[in-house]
Amino acid sequence: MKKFTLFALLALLGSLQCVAQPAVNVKKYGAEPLRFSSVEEWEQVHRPVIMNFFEREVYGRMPQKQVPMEFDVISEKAGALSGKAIRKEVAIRLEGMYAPILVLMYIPADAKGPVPAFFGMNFKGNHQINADPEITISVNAPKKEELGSDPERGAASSRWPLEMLMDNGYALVTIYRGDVDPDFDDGFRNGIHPLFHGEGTPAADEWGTIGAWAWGLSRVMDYLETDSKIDSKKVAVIGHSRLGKTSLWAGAADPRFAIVISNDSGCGGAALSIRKQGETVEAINKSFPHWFCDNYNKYRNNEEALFVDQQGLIALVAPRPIYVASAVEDTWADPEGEYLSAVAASPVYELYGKKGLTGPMPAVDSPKAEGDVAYHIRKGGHDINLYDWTQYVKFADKYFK
Ligand code: GTR
Repeated sequence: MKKFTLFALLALLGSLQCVAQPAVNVKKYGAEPLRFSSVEEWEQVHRPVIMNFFEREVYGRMPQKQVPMEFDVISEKAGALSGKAIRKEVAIRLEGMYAPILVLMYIPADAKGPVPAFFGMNFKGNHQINADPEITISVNAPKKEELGSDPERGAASSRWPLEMLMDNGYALVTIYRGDVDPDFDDGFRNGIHPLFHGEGTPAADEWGTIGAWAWGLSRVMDYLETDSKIDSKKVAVIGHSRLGKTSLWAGAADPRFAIVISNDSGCGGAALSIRKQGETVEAINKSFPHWFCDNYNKYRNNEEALFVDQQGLIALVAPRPIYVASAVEDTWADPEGEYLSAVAASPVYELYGKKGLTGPMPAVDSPKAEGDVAYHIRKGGHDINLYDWTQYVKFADKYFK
């Protein structure tokens, strides 16, 4: 009798579970346009499945564990950039981490209240974004011995048009990628991974370096939410190339980023993988085995097996505005694949009444940016320059001004 009751109970639970299952069949999406019938269907059925796919098969899951952290304002100076800006530096100290994440901020001097901000990681250290001699050089930044010369202040300043941003009323916030995780395959011995894995390594479905960088961007967002000079509801996350892959993943995972910008992010970023144009899943995992989770290796020379292509990543940002940009000579990043991916994600934006991208690729230097999914391809090569930033500022003005 007892046995029967237990069996009946289990059967009942089983049938309840069936009822609770989503009514819609979740098929494999491949590189197709993501067309669903309603926001509810997208948010309740497809979005969670696609998110789960990127978490477990591409970038790896970020940890749930919280690490105690402190924010320490280490400098604040008016009169930077010939009087246009306040320069502020904040150390984010994560418990157990050997060095802080140094946040560098330039805030328009004439701001009357909290300002919107562009926030992105830099490649070689905060001191490279401007020749300002007072920017703190991170202990993690490349050293004189490695460079053969003194760490060059302002070497990347063409990528960071600070004056233009100040003139347009935007703050610029940046951190050095190596303060979160150094960009080489060190078996995850450095950077933030040991705070979560100790002597061990992430499992096959856990985060690599791009996941760690994205996590770091969210910790800076935690700080920005406490800074009265920044309007934290108006932060555009931006990144170039590998850091564009990172801004996309950060934007997908953290809804606090109000606009997401991918500049020349290519394979593992905005570009569709199935096209195998330029960098492939095989090539990227071979050159950068630490960027993605181990599961991503399943798709080397096997892109057809991807449950959803990179248009799924763009769709995860919806309905927040997104800008994807390419450069005509940057064939390694597959500009057409970046455009087609944004087009294939657009039906999800349209579910929310937003304007997506349709039609053929725009001509060089003719942005298609009137909608909420924007795109341009500019002349020149793999870089982020004033032309790109000018488009991003115009785009952000639509939402933030
Ligand atoms: C390349 C890599 C690209 C891109 C680029 C960069 O070597 O193949 O995926 O990330 O580096 O970050 O500049």
